[in-house]
Amino acid sequence: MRTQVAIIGGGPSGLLLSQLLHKRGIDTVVLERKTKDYVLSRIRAGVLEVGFVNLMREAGVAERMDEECFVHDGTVISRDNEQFGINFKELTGSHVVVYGQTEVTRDLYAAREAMDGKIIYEVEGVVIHGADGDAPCVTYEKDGTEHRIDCDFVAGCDGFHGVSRQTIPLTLRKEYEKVYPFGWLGILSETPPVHEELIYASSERGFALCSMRNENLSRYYIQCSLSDSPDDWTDAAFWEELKRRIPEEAAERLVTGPSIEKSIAPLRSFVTEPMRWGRLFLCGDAAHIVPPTGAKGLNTAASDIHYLYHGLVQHYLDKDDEGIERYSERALARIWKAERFSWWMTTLLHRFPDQSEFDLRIQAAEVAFLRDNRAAQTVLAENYVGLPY
Ligand code: RFL
Ligand code: PHB
Repeated sequence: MRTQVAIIGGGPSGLLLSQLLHKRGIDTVVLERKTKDYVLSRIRAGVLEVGFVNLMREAGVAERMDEECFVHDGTVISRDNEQFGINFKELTGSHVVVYGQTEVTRDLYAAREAMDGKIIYEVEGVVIHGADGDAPCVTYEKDGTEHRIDCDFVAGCDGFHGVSRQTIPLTLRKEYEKVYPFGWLGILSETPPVHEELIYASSERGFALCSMRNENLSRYYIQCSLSDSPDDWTDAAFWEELKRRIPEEAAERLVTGPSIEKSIAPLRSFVTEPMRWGRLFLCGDAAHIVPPTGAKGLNTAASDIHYLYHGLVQHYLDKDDEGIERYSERALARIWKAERFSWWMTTLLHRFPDQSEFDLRIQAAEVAFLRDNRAAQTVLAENYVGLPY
């Protein structure tokens, strides 16, 4: 088989790239290790920047999103029982939208299928060959048979545990990592959200987040120990702990119910450099991870796709390689700012096991400064709604 761009990974990054390139007449094949149902069962991001929404529009897949998403003009921050709002609209003129990653992925699959896009599921043993030469190819196994795809370029959109990053020789790549000493226990429940905006809550018992998917689907998280397992937490214990971490008036209004999903995610900051090796480009979680506190994971994947998509269009349509030559540099410049913001939000709002009394006072002072200072709020708001591409 031959294609122009072989895409490893059928998560949101790979599907969005495939759909955008298709619209410009560039042929792709997507190789996905799992089934479509499995990919759609992963409950992940919920907050999208306007830049992401615009890319979905450019890809012609924003119709349902534009109808069903919720526009959020601000968010609530609390520390112990005190809360205040950050008004994105007033501070930046912009907003974010709430529309789940599951729905984004569902819309992208539907669009690819409607256009007869080539997505090959349940592939095994993907190997990228000759990425540093002129004629790369990808081999894989499907149903016990080996296959080969010859291509011009390979997009590594295969997430943190994929093979694409590992294809770049260790002598040529440098990895930067910070692992946090806690995780997030998240649940999804068919209950109305406790508040119309998200509540980011810092308390002496640890961090909590009240988020949502729609008017009858809520997503809540609490900071937990890395040694916890979701089975250690009954629904009742989860709700009890959440109520103790959010402001009292919110706890009183909270509607609880059975969880329909419960999982723990460890928190990590990670960046690999460079994001390009010859004709191989890394995108999204394959190249970088942020802790979810700033809601930046999926949004940074989208900015990578923006840069790579434009670089490939420039290559094929304008016969100009400037965009692909500068892909890594452009993507990383924006990634590091999102890494900084996500690290800062995490540090501001979580309890760390080694925090001293002094550290706690500094943290409280920083939250108070944010509450009282418009410039500080503007810095948060500009980063949260998304820096320009
Ligand atoms: P994905 O979504 O991991 O998709 C990669 C795809 O590649 C496939 N794959 C392979 N296919 C073929 N061959 C191989 N060798 C392969 N290896 C892997 C995988 O099966 C998968 O389908 O990466 P992508 O597309 O870059 O998208 C990134 C986002 O998924 C990610 O950044 C966010 O979900 C991160 N994230 C969150 N981001 C936010 O902005 N807000 C959130 O609230 C938020 N919550 C989360 C999250 C990530 C989580 N993870 C990773 C556990 C919550 C969780 C629990
Ligand atoms: C979510 O709704 O899953 C969500 C929202 C905001 C975050 C992280 C997760 O910062």
